[in-house]
Amino acid sequence: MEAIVVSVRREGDIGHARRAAASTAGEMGFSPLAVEQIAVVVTELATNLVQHHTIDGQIIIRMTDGCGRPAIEIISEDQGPGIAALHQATQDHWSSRGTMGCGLGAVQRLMDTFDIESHPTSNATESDTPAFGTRVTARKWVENGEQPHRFNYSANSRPYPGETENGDAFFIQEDHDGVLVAVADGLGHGSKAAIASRRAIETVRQNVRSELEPLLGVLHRKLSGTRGAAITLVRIDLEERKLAHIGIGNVATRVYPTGTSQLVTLPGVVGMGELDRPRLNCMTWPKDGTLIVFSDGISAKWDPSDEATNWDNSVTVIGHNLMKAFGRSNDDATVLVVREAD
Ligand SMILES: [Mn+2]
Repeated sequence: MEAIVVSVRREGDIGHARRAAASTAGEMGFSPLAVEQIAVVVTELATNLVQHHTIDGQIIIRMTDGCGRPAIEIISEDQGPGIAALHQATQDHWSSRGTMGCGLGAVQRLMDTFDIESHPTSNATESDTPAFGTRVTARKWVENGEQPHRFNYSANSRPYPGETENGDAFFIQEDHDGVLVAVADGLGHGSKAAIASRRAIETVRQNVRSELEPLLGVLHRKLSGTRGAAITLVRIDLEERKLAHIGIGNVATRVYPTGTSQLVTLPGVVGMGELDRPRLNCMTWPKDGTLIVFSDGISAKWDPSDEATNWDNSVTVIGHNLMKAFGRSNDDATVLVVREAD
């Protein structure tokens, strides 16, 4: 299926984008409810493009299997004034607790993955102000696809509010015997942090079958010359009902209902200096387990009475709630939530 690109300049284009997304979603086998949710998401994103008077705003709708299973991918992209719009989203409506305005909260809530980033464009103005565009990428997995999936997962990631690039990056890939997830938090924030975390995720992508200990060694070499990153890798093996974990730095992992089982990472920075021999942690993967991996842009001081820690919710709602309730305003923030499908 070819990507559908809808140019969004005026009100009338919003309906065009919405209908294109709904029909693609319908063809892909989404339920009527999910089709409706995808239509809402595209409407919100397209409305943003029109309301912010963006340059060359477009909605891209395509099928992807980037995480090892089919999903619809909705990209909203413009060539500016993205940074202004992002700033507005982050300052005016994106509260210090990480809530996003401009309808982006709905996008996060209704889709399984959400990623927002600003990128430099060639539309430099006479005032020499660098121009930035904004790109929002959101995916939703096909629930009734031909390939039965064994996990449900959600991923939420956003940059330091007002920053142009996301210094965090994540990876999720399901295969026949389990799933591999990774979160990389490039040191600091901004573009240099983004270079480190993107290189980390690209390296994970190229070594998905590797054992976790040697993979961390490969990451350490590949990240030399960058700022380095905090990285956590988790593999769940369904045949052996085992979860393996390894991490360096402040990317935390929790497994519920085991609750207290905090999988410990070693101090250090992947890509910088000498690493202590990293330790592989293993535990039984419970059938009803919920795995949460998050960067330190999410406060770990979870209040058990907060609705965000109601693990009976869907993975999408949990991810959205954790970002909203515990996302820090002074860092890039990423949270992945993974659970075995029924
Ligand atoms: Mn961080």
